[in-house]
Amino acid sequence: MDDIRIYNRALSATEVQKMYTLTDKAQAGDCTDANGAVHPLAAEVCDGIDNDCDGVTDEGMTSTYYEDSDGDGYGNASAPTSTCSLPVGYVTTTGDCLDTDARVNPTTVWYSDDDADGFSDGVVQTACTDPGATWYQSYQLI
Ligand SMILES: [Ca+2]
Ligand SMILES: [Ca+2]
Ligand SMILES: [Ca+2]
Ligand SMILES: [Ca+2]
Repeated sequence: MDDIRIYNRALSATEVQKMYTLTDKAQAGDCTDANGAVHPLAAEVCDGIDNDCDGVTDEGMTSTYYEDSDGDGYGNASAPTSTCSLPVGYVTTTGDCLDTDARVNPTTVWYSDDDADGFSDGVVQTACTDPGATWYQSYQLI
């Protein structure tokens, strides 16, 4: 509630100035006076605006997502983005060592074929990175 003061005389310029100064102080925490929904008591919402005037935009509301160019469900750890919701073409899981080939990801099974005759000797391992020259994916074998 506003104070109501009744003066029985005209106020001096200094007194009037003082009143405005007090009013300004009360609003000093407001970072955007032009937007009534943005002030220190407002709740932060994910909108690209610092709603609560704490100097940080959308704090605690964003997550990190990773680009998945080949659509195999595994993202590129070196292509992250931080947003409020999952963008198209991004995933939450990293681990794709080759984001241009959907056949290569952490679930890729490699078959050993030491003599390179197209028939594996039955030894397999699961890895994203190609284990070496004598290891092949199933489509590379006969
Ligand atoms: Ca904020
Ligand atoms: Ca915000
Ligand atoms: Ca991928
Ligand atoms: Ca891949």
